[in-house]
Amino acid sequence: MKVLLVYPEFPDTYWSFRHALRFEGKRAAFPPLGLLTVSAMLPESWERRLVDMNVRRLKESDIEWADIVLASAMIVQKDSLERVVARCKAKGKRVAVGGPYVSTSAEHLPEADHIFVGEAEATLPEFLKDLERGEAKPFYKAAERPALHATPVPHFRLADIKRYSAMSVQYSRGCPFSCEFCDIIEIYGRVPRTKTNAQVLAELDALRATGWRGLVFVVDDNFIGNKRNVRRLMPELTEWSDRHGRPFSFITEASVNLAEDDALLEAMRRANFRRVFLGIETPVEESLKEAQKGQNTRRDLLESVRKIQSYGMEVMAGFIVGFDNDPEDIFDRQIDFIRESAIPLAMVGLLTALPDTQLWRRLKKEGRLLKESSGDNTEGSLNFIPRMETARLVEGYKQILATIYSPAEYYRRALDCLSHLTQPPEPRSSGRLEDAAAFLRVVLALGVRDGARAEFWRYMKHTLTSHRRNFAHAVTLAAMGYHFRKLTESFLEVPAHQR
Ligand code: B12
Ligand code: SF4
Repeated sequence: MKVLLVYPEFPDTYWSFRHALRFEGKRAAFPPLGLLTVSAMLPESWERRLVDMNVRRLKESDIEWADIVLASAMIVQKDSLERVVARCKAKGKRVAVGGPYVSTSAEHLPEADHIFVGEAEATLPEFLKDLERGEAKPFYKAAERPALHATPVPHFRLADIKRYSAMSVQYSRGCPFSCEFCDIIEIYGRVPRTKTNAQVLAELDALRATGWRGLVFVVDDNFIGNKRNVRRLMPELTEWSDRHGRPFSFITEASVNLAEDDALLEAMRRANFRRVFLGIETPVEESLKEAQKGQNTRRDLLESVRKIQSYGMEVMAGFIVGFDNDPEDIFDRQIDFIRESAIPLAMVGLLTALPDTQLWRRLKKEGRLLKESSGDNTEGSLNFIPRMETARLVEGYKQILATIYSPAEYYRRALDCLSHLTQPPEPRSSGRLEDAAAFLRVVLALGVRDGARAEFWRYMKHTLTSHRRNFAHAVTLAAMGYHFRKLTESFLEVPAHQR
């Protein structure tokens, strides 16, 4: 059997990092770990080919080569997924689809031959048996959320690693909290399931064997969902890192209660964690209560961010406007919080009702749902009737984006952030020559052509005088800021439905 694994295209969003990646000469931020994992569950004798359409075109010859096509997608990739399915079906290929979009919206994919709802560990073995018998069914639904002990080492070797700016591994799935808008807990459950330490180290060995050096995203829904197990992992991870000359630095996602655990923060620092993405959502207590985000109301959020930063880790965070309890001054309060917390990469979105979430069910009951979500909460359109007047909410949202990504504000936050980064420079996937070329591209775009070049050079001057050892990261932050600003500009110019 020849299997073609296809990852559809992402639209151009904040999370695509497109304007920043091109400086580095990269095509996408991360490889599609779901498909790399699925590949490792297929029979060894099958021939495999991965086409991540975010790094290369899906050619007709790829489709012709295949006996079966397996595709995976998030909601934002649905249009591209539909085109992939249509192209493969037109060539008479057997097509199977899975992943978060399919798991939450299976009814929208009638053209595919096989639809998989849930995690492949709990569906693929049955499908493979059925296929062998010539009795493969159109629909497979995981009966349970499988333990991760059986999850194989993903086939990292299938990814063209030079085209990505970071690699990813997964330690756990699920999150113990119950935020109303969250689809993670619906897809992956509220009982965090972890891999064993040996599995994690085997994955890192495999990643290292590909030649990768540099940033690794631990793509957990909440890395500290099972704190007891994470505490046990950290010393082994540190020992592994030290033994191999610290080839990777890590970034992950965690809930804000990480801030209350100094021992864990210290262990993460030792294991070379450099960045943590937090779901802060809002500084407004009533809105947090409405979102059932009790873990954020029980502590001073600004203090929590500062605590994590004090361990030399950069904090990135998600923010949301559009809660029923948002006060009139919510926009200024979000801006103030982001400014004070020194979070350069602040991802601000409009509240979105994702399919089958608690929020979706409540709004449906209240008759406030308008349409399916596009899956991108930063595109500036609402799929429900908010309490605040829609026009005011969207205007306020734009005002936040225009402010926080304006050059002066962004560079200020980046400098504040750099002052917390006390760890030694990170391992890099690129060589000196590539770094120099990337820097020249940044200088040309931000320091010569850009209208905000004066701010850029002021930022560079401060970096060289006060944060010289973090110079490479300072350049990356500048490039990211440029990406956010460019997207914001296009967003402010053109309404969502015309983009
Ligand atoms: C890493 C990540 C990213 C990376 C992309 C990495 C990549 N190339 O895939 C980045 C940071 C770029 C990203 C961006 C976004 N992301 Co994201 N991301 C994740 C995250 C944290 C991990 C993904 C991952 O690698 N998982 C590990 C693999 C092993 O799990 P998996 O993909 O689910 O695969 C398993 C099963 O689904 C199944 N499966 C998957 N595919 C297939 C295919 C077949 C044929 C079969 C049988 C089975 C199968 O089997 C696999 C093994 O069990 C997930 C959360 C999560 N827990 O997955 C969110 C998640 C996928 N992202 C999400 C969202 C919303 C986004 C954004 C839209 C955010 C935004 N507002 O802009 C953007 C979109 C990107 C863009 N440019 O527009 C949502 C998707 C929701 C949905 N229902 O579609 C998730 C689930 C998080 C959430 N809060 O809900 N993301
Ligand atoms: S903490 Fe994050 S992953 Fe966990 S339920 Fe809340 S939003 Fe979802």
